[in-house]
Amino acid sequence: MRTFISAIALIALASPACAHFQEILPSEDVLPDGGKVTVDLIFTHPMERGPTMDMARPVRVGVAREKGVEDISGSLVEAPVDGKQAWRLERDIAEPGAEVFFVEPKPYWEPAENKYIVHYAKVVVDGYASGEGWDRLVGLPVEIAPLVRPTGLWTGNLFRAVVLKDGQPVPGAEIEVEWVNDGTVTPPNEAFITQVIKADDMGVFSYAMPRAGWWGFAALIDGPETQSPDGKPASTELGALMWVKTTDMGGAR
Ligand SMILES: [Cu+2]
Repeated sequence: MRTFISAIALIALASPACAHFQEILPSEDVLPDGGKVTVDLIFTHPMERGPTMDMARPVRVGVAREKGVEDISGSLVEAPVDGKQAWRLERDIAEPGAEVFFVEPKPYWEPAENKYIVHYAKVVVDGYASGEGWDRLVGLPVEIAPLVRPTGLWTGNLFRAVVLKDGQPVPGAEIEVEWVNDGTVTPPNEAFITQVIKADDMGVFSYAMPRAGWWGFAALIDGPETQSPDGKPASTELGALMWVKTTDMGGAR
């Protein structure tokens, strides 16, 4: 009985900390000579390397460039991960400048938390290492505005950004941070899986990234009250996600 109760308590404690992340990860953050980039879209737990959730066909996938926002949903192909639905696209970067890839996923129903999750995620790919246009906003309902160029970052760099909702800063926003684990790190305990930050009064947060690879920043914002699939009251979690890559100074890639 005691084991049973503590198991229940553990599940109750563990579920709020269970951080789903909408990944949108390109094959590279900078394409010095332009060319093809592959972008993978997976709904998962990056630090724990799963479990992966089924990701329905997104409402919209696009790229924000100097010329405006282009819908590239048509180039999505299914690319399942661990038997779960996930997506991939390829794009040719033909001109210098930042291409801000973004996804608006279909709302994901999470019964364990009685809410829909909608993680608007984005990532910047810099064509021809231009250093231009990296602070362009897509104009998503919730969005992270970088205060640091999000490409060509060294391991250990400080990432700073503003959390926006409807274009306005969100004071005190909560941001979850995870590293896309390549299997080389075993977190010592639950507390290390997801790092948590609160934005200041201006909606600004910062985080120093201690390891090479992809880092996901997920600002979580309460969305509208809604109904569960069986018609009961439920809530919506809006996520503003941004992915950035760090590279070791050692010279190895
Ligand atoms: Cu989760």
